[in-house]
Amino acid sequence: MINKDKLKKDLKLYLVTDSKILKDRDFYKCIEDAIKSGVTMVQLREKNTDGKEFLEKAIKLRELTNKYNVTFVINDRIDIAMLVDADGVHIGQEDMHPDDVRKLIGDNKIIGLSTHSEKQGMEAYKNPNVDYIGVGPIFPTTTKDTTPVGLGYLEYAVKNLDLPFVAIGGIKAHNIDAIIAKGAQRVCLVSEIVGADSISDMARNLQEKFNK
Ligand code: TZP
Ligand code: MG
Repeated sequence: MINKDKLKKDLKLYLVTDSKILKDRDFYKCIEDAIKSGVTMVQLREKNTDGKEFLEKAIKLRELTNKYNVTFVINDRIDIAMLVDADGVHIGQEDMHPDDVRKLIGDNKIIGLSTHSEKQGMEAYKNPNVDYIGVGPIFPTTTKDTTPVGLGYLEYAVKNLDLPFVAIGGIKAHNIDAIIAKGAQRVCLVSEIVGADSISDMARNLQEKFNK
């Protein structure tokens, strides 16, 4: 079974990868910098990467996250998550049902699910196979083609969904305080970290927001 207390800590500053935003910078060095500077969990999410390259990235990120003892999950590719012994998978509403994913990956792996509405959030909360959820996109974002849900769903999640969740979508250094003020204790970011001039400075800056 998944240790929910550990998972809650791991989700604090959750980084999702996107090589497109990283551009020509060294992928692994950037992720390593982020981990060293306070990122607590990593998800490999590469929407336009084929299996061979995705697997290569998964193998190397598994090594890197093991080195730093950081929880590592893989987006969409359950087969690759199993192959590299990732800590879990992250799936969306359009993917395989969490109950089927559980049958494949077993009880000791994390299942994360993206949710975009109160209804989806409540459904996930009631499903013991879902270990954590993403709540969002809170703000507009170009990283994912989904209509923003605003702060309303976040407020609902804080009040009603007693499972680990991360706020996600358009979260930046300049608006993270608003998210925390609404009661979010964990955040997931892509472009603000991987697109930062200094990934280390950005990760450190974001992490400090939670220590005030
Ligand atoms: N799921 C909901 S929003 C999103 C995902 C994967 C993308 C968030 O990216 P960014 O760059 O932090 O807005
Ligand atoms: Mg998906």
